[in-house]
Amino acid sequence: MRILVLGGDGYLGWPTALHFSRAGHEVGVVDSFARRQYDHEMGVDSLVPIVPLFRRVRTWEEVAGLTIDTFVGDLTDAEFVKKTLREFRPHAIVHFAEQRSAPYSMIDQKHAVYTQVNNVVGTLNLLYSIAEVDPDIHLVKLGTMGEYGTPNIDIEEGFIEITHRGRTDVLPYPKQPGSFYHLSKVHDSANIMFACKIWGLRSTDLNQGIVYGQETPEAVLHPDLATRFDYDGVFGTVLNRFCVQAVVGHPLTVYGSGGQTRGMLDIRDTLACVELAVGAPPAAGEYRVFNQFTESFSVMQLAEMVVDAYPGRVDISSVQDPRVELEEHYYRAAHTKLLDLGLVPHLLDQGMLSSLLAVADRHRDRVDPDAIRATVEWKRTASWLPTAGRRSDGLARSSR
Ligand code: NAD
Ligand code: USQ
Repeated sequence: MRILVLGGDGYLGWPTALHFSRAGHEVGVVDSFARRQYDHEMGVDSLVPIVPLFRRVRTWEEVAGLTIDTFVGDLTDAEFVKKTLREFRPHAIVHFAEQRSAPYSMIDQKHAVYTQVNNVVGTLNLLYSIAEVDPDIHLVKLGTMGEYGTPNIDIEEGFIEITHRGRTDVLPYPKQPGSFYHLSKVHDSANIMFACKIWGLRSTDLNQGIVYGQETPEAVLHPDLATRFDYDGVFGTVLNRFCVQAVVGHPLTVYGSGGQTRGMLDIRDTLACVELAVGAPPAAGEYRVFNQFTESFSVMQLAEMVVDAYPGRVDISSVQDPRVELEEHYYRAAHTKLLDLGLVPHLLDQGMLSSLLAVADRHRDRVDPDAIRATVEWKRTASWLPTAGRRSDGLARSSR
């Protein structure tokens, strides 16, 4: 198949592109390098060094003898999107290309607006281009489990049957996202579902949980092929952060009581899930949703697992939660559709934790301790006011 990976320079997009290339598909990657710009803006860097995209692709040619086409441009540029689809003529598009950090979207109005314009307009341009160039293209879109929030009932896979005043229907599951970033995914989902309905497009919305890990079978073949690994307070996700914190002797930053429970998955399972979705496309006009995670853990459980797995001493510190979220709640989410398609999950065991800690340990000299602290608060505090407490980089200053 010809598979176009949007966001193919990112944490998940790059190893996905390698994986499809090695499996014998013709692969193209699209990226605006926005993610590399956020690093400059925040003054942070990936823990694992990453080389420029053109060098990644060249090294892949040398190592695997396979080519990957590159398209550098922004999805918010409608002409670029259409031109790229006309040129590459994909059978499937895997769409990772969004601003994906909840804290980044909550820095201030500018970052919230940027996040929603980038994500929602980019996806809308893509929908129009698919409809115009080839409505048969299967759009595999990365959504998030965070679209659902943490309701006090079981979470279903995309849709729920509701009986109301004696009548029954199957409706989109209610969405209660926890950041302007997560909201952008909700808006995307509504737009994609509508486009499938009116234009007969086919799409799979993968509501993915939090991904951990950095090594995939292809990305470990050469240091130039490595994917990024974020540990900072804005882009670092919880388990990746805890592993880095453990190896540098920083207390694990559990926000609040640590009862926040989330679906999680190994980066290798991200690749497997996307591959399963691409391999079994929906019918024309069908919009389907898969919940893409393999296990759920509370933040405190994750911290305790890291404490147990790390050979040295690790402390857990409970810091005031910078987010507005439930710290203790019910959480049970369905995730059977990818298992039904054949997913065999890599579970979070001692072996995986040790290999994650080993990645962090190998690059411990690159850790900037100042980057670890959470600097973005959800609540409007005094630091929000235009004249008080602003840092020159636009980040809200923490009150701690
Ligand atoms: P990432 O930031 O590392 O990668 C995203 C890539 O998309 C970056 O290379 C960026 O430059 C590019 N991009 C962003 N906006 C673009 C635009 N307008 N045009 C072209 N390129 C653009 O993020 P990631 O961690 O690889 O996540 C990929 C996707 O998966 C995101 O949509 C994210 O919401 C979703 N997701 C990620 C996780 C996770 O834990 N990392 C969990 C659930 C869902
Ligand atoms: N948390 C801590 N300590 C930390 C970091 C985070 O306690 O040092 C807590 C947060 O408060 C939150 C939970 O851990 O309750 C998860 O936070 P996170 O930063 O790991 O993940 P999140 O902001 O939800 O976002 C990440 C990705 C996003 C994706 C989402 C999937 O950045 O792209 O959509 O995971 S989900 O969580 O299912 O919405």
